[in-house]
Amino acid sequence: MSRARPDRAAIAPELRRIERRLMLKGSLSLGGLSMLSGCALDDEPSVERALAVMSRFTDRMQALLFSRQRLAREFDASQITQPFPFNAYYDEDEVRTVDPARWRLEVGGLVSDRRPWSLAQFRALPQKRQITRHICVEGWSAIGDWSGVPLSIFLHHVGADLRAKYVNFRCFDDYSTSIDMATALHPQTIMALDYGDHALPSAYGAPMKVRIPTKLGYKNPKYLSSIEVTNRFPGGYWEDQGYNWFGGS
Ligand SMILES: Nc1nc2c(c(=O)[nH]1)N[C@H]1C(S)=C(S)[C@@H](COP(=O)(O)O)O[C@H]1N2
Ligand SMILES: [Mo]
Repeated sequence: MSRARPDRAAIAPELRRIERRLMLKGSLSLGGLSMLSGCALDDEPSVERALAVMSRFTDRMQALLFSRQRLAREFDASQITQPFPFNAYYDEDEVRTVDPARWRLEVGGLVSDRRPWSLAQFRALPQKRQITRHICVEGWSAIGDWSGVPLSIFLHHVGADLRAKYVNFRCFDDYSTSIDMATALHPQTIMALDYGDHALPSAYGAPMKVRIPTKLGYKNPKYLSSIEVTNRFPGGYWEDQGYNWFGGS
């Protein structure tokens, strides 16, 4: 038996909602969207495809609006959320740990020096501390106190091609995410080694989490294992399942 084709009536309210949002933004109508995406918008897969095209369009607009100078708000020590929540795509008792003395960060892609980095090398670089708000799309936010090496300093050290489009992060818990170069060079994007006055605990991504306060939680990779500079769109664990790629401000 063949699968029934979803009828237009069933998805009409969703289409109306999207159209209203497009019109409100004064940007595009559904007609325009269907031209942009080459989709007829009369079945579910077409709507999915159109939404994916829209999400990539939104990425480009957000990238244009992103300012390297605009800073995320910073808070006082008294405002830190206690205890800071744990989140991952698995439960806390499944957190993976590594021996910090043996951990190395793999470096790849468009960089002149691909030698892996040890924690001692990161500790030898200038550190920056900042108390910022982490926002998770699952509906919670929390203020935390991270410090570490600004990603821009690291990228300069490895001779990264700063005109490349993306920086891709892989993690040893099989997570991944990626960001645009402007965000990678933003002064508040740090490779965090510490939380408060201590080394990053395993729940928060030991030994290294990239803390990006201009981005949503899922774009802040914990348990970092490799970093790659690339012009090939890298996607990510949640982004490949439909989360907006830019995911920030
Ligand atoms: N390696 C790794 N990084 C990750 C995740 C993950 O599952 N694995 N989850 C992301 C999501 S959705 C959130 S909200 C934050 C949670 O960070 P926290 O545990 O420090 O609160 O980590 C992000 N980075
Ligand atoms: Mo999240």
